[in-house]
Amino acid sequence: MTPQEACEQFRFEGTIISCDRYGHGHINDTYLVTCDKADGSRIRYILQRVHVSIFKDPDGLMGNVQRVTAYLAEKIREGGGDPMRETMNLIPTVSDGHFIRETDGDIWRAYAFIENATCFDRVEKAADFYQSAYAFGRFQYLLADFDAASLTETIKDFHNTPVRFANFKAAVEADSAGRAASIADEIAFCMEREADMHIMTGLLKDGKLPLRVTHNDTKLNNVMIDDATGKGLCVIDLDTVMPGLAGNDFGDSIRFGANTAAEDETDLSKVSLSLDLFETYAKGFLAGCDGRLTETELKTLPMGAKLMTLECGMRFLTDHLEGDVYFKTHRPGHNLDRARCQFALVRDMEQKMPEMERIIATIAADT
Ligand code: ADP
Ligand code: GN1
Ligand code: MG
Repeated sequence: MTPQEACEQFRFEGTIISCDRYGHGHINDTYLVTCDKADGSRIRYILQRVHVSIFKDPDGLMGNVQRVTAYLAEKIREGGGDPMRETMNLIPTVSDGHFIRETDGDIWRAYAFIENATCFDRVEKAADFYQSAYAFGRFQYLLADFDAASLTETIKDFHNTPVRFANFKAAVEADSAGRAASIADEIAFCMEREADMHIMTGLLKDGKLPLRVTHNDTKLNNVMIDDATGKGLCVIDLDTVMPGLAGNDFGDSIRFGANTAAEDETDLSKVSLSLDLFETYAKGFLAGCDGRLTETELKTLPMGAKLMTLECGMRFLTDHLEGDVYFKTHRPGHNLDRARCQFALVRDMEQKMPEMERIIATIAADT
């Protein structure tokens, strides 16, 4: 199905005048749909094709999105906010569903476009990073009483780092794209850290970390910042909202936003952890969570940053080994570049672990 054909299946207002590829996500095929209304004004929508090769239970996935957005809308309304801008709004299909399904299985869904707000691919101002942190912390806070057990696990073992490690070792073993011999250093980097992989999942298993409703994909470009107020406006990309660990939500944001280089930087001398940005994010996230994090959760935030970076690097490397079948790539070797960049950041985080711990302890003591 073409995106134009998919458009006809949604209750968009007015006449569709364009439908173009949009955004820099690595997973969904995202389009910006522009419509002209009868009164001469314009209205825009986000249309997405979601791949069932990645999200294997589309009904479960869209059920999560529908229920989480309805719950957030209610909370935002109660708090005097604007649910049309502060949470995602699904557009109904012509047959009043939340999505349509192609014969080959992929699904299409549409959201209201959030106008006058920006998604950043890198931190341009520390204040934006603080606001993104506050928004992700607040997201978790607002969902604190949501029935976690009712959520579908949209990607099984998404942040189960030991399982990701096992998958990585299987990919090395299978070597389906014939690339393992050329990346011996990167493979060794992961193997040397086998013991680390179990730290967060071990604490969860032992009942020392609580399972919460978390976002699980807290990259800077998954939150919108209001152009007028500069405030964190809306958390987007809700496909991986499911039970998880607060430290992983914290950690993935640090991996992406507190890196002094881009996620796919090839000049590794530019890659490092900015402790200033780490501190900025920690302040915003703790403020957004509003005192809800336990002592153990607070203590493990720096480890969450390291393990999310290690896990993500390992996922990029696994995809490289499997022939680039999961993440969207834009050049040959793109996943390998991304993996190398993550590993350089892990090395720097290992050096800076005591400083990260000190920063968290100081902020926690002040709040
Ligand atoms: P992916 O899973 O591929 O990352 P996202 O849901 O994050 O897909 O969407 C990709 C990009 O599309 C986002 O980074 C953002 O720039 C843009 N986007 C998504 N939803 C909206 C929305 N409701 N309003 C404005 N922009 C959006
Ligand atoms: C993907 O969908 P997007 O681009 O926001 C991925 C994340 C990775 C991230 C790395 C569903 O996020 O887990 O951390 O790429 N999302 C999924 O940039 O796998
Ligand atoms: Mg995204």
